[in-house]
This record gives sequence, structure tokens and C-alpha cells, in this order.
Amino acid sequence: MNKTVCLLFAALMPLAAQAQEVTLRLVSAFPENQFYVKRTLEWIERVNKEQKGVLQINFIGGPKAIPTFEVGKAVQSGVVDIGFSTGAFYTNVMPEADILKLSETSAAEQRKNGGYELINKIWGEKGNMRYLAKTVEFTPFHLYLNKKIDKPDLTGLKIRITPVYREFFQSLNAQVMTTAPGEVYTALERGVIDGYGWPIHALFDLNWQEKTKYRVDPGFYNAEVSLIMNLDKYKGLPAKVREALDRETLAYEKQNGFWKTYNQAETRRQAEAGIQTITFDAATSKAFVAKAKEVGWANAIKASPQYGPQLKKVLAP
Ligand code: 173
Repeated sequence: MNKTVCLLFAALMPLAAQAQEVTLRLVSAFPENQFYVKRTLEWIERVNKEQKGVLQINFIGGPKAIPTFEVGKAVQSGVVDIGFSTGAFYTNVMPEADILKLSETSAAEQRKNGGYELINKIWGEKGNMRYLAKTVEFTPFHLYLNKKIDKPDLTGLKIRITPVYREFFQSLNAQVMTTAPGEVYTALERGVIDGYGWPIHALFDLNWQEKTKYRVDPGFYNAEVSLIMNLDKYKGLPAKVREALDRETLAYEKQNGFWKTYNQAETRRQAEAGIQTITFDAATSKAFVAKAKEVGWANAIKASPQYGPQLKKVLAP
């Protein structure tokens, strides 16, 4: 190479590197000020630092950008590249999405037992999505109430739900009302609901402790929150970018042990905030959890006769 060509080459190199950098647009189905999103924003910051020149993630916003229950559709159609959501929020894409709450195996185990492949087969086929990684697990859901009960009977009570809790709370005779997390505070404040379903953690960012008297123990199911991506976009990424994305999302998933200690701290924090626990005797507690599971799987298999039984083998063998 002569000197001129050499110089030209050197001048063009940064341009070539820049042209390779891919920016992906991410939207959250959870409110922007909520703890899950704060944690995801920290992850994005780390990715953008580590993957400079390769991959950048652009956080578009929360439900103000795209409503909670529309994020799945937006990922499916490619309006956004990546969604941060939970299966219950995109049952309008496929009923299978809500089945992940029934996981008894961990995300790490599902990567080994064929679960991750099966999830991706279904998510690809029915949702045009890539299931990148699970970012919340090891976390039970609970029923929170403002009226006291002495047995698992919700007759006469109006409970805020998402698909996670629908059939279970209905089986306890509750009157149910679906809302996005962003509308729960106002519903509590106005007395429109007597309680709500939610995980053991992360209600403080939304200030629900101000309007919550009781938590019913034990919890049930296993909260699942994940990063999902438009499949065409994922497949179209240059190999180097896709590998970087896979690595970074897996690294996020590998931090899920965090929730075990966080949940203990959050349980204490709820007690300190004055939330009292409602408990049942041992046999009733056992029956409560068993009923949740039974109702959950019965509904899963009814909603997806094709994939429900296959999912059961890897999620709850
Ligand atoms: O209650 C909900 O909004 C819900 O379905 C959910 C699911 C996973 C994590 C947090 C909330």
C-alpha cells in the first residue's frame, strides 16, 4: 500500500466501525420509576459502556411511550426492538406468555433442560419474538388487602388483577378488575378496589405501602420479568452484535440470585411500613398454594393444549 492509500484507509476506519454499531430501542411495560426499571437502566448503562462501537441500547420510556398491555404487540410488529415486560402483560400476543409464572425450575435450569429452547420456539412461532433473558425470578406473588379475611374466601371483595391472578382469585370468589401497575395507586386511593395481586417486592417505588393494610401469606407462583425482542430484528443483527447482546442479557439473568436476599429485605420493609400479615393454619396454607398451582396449570393447558403440557415438563417437572 502506498502512503496515500494508507492514510485514506486510516481515515475511513472509524467510519466503518461506526457503521457497524447497532442501536436497539427498548420500551418498558413497567412504570419508569419502578424498581425493575431502575435496575434495567443500570444494566443498559453498563451495556452501552462495554459495547461502545458494537451495540447501544436506547431506552425510549415506560407506559407513557407504549401502554403496558401493548408492549408485547409493539415487539411482535417491530415498532420497538426490545420490550421489558412480563408474560401476563402480553397474553394478547399468545396465551403461553402467562404460563411462565408457573416455573418451579430456574432460568439457569431451563437453559439446560430444553426449556429455554422450547420458550424460544413458542415465542418465535406465535409472537415473532426472541426471549432474550429472564431478569426477575425466585419471587412469589401475594394477595394484598385492605379488608381483613380469616379464610381464603374473597367473596364480596374487588381485587385488582392481571392475567397472573385471574383464575386463582376467581376460584376464591373475588370480583376482579384488570389494571396496569400504573393505575393501582389511584384505584386504592379511591377505594375502587379492596386489594391487589403483586410480588413480595417492589411496591415502595409506587407508594402502595401508603394504601395497603394487609399482605396474605403464603405467596404463590414465581414472578417472571424478561427482555423480549422482535425476532426479525434479532435474526438480522450482525453476528458480532447478536453475540454481544446474548452475552449481556445472559449476564443480567445470572444476577437473579439477587432477588432472594432482596425479597427478605422487602418483607421486613413491609412490616416496618405497617403492613400486617394475614396467615392461615398450616393445612389451609398448603391448600391455598396447591389450589393456585392446580388452577394455574388447568388454565394453562386449556389456553394452550398444544404447548401447555410441553411447558409443564420443563417448568414444573
Ligand atoms: O401484578 C402485575 O402487574 C403482574 O402481573 C406482575 C408480573 C410480574 C412482576 C410484577 C408484576
